[in-house]
Amino acid sequence: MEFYITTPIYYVNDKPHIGHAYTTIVADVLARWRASQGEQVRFSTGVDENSQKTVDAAAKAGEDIRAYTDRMADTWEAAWRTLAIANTDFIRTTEAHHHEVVRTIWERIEAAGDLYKGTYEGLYCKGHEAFMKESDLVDGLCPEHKTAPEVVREENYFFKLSAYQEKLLEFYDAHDDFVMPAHRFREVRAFVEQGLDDVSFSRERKEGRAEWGIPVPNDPHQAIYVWADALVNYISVPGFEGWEHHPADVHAVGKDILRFHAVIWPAMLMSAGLPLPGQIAANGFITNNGVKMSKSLGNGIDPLALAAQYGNDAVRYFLLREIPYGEDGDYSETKMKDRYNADLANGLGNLVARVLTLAEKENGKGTIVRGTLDPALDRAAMATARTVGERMASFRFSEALAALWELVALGDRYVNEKKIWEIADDAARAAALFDLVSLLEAIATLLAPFMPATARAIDAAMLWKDDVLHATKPAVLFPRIS
Ligand code: ME8
Repeated sequence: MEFYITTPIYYVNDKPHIGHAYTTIVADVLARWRASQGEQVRFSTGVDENSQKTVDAAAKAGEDIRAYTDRMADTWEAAWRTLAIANTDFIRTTEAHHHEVVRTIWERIEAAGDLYKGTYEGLYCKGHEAFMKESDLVDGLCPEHKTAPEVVREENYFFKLSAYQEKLLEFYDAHDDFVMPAHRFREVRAFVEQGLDDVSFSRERKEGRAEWGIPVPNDPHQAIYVWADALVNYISVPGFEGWEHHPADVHAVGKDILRFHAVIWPAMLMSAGLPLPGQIAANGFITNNGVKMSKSLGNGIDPLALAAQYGNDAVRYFLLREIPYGEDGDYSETKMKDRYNADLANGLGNLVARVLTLAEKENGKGTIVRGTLDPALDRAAMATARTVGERMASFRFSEALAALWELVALGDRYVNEKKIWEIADDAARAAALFDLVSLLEAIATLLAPFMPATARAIDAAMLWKDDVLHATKPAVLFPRIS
């Protein structure tokens, strides 16, 4: 495996909403892009099960915790199948092999002298699975989860994160694209420059959570903190040797969990004597009509319903084109329909239909043969391929798609200017059509990572037999929506 990309492993107490789908689609596009460049790809996603949230959600559902996690893990995996996500791995943190890797990492960090026992006294937000400061609260509540944090006083193991401040800053200096986009990297650096506190890395196992989580090696009264367990999934997937040989190239995450990935995780790896990942890419947050999506508001947008209505590829297109990567974005039905009608129905779909309707009329005449491409179109297609490549390398998906759509506009102009339907001369008409189908081929190739089914449909409509084109106008790719 040459290229290794991951998504966060999602909590099983909720079903996927459009935000989770967004991060997963980003990873999927990158994975498919790398594969289209000839690389071997490992693309892992999965679920984070050893959380107190799981215990609470199972109890609330009145289900046995194992049965609950099995059912929810299936829900997540099935969602990714329906959305045609091409992950090669799906990890569950209840798997025995993961537990083993987590214990080994714990032991390595302990052997490095980076774990010590202390008393934790403070506030814990179950929603975040993280400790909070008094200053984080609004009216005594976690501003995100609107719940009062638990007051916790217990013996915990602490990870000496404070000892890694200098090493992290040195690492950041040497890897100036470690966190993408750049403004997020500046936030991470500023946070680390302020100085780092040690982090509590275990919780007492007591009633209500006694059977859950991964026990601390040699101290079964403590469970390993769920984040110290969850992050290690990235190693469990390829195994130790796999990670040592080739750590993840990209961890695709949301901005909410960037510090865990860009600060705690590299420090854990340094402590354990393991190589660090290549990049952490953090997307912004999607709102629903300007409102934050939350379980309590019940306003999470279901990606499966959206895909059933507009098609998988249209959802992918919307998310990647509408939201500049790294920034927050908003979903609304109006925005979705506007993009769909303007860019897909009238844009790409219309060009494909125009060209292939004209090309289909030539079937049986044997006139469209492979020839020499119009140099201007050829140059434009090559320049676009370069531009798309550059923008993909810097996670600028929206701009990559914009460049691709300039090629669509070029095709439209070409059809209008040539007025192919008025060309009486067979050879001249065929040459113009050859230019256009070649342009469609170029578009389909670059489009494939973003909109795989659409690219396949375009390709399947153009069959070359002995260098003669047999074109079939495909069914309308994107019927207009009112
Ligand atoms: O944090 N907009 O899991 P999680 C964009 N288990 N992305 C969003 C989003 C939104 N509104 N809401 C969620 C966890 N996401 C941990 C991860 S990894 C070792 C452990 C996406 O189920 C985004 O990628 O809460 C965010 O980081 C992730 O879902 C959080 O998923």
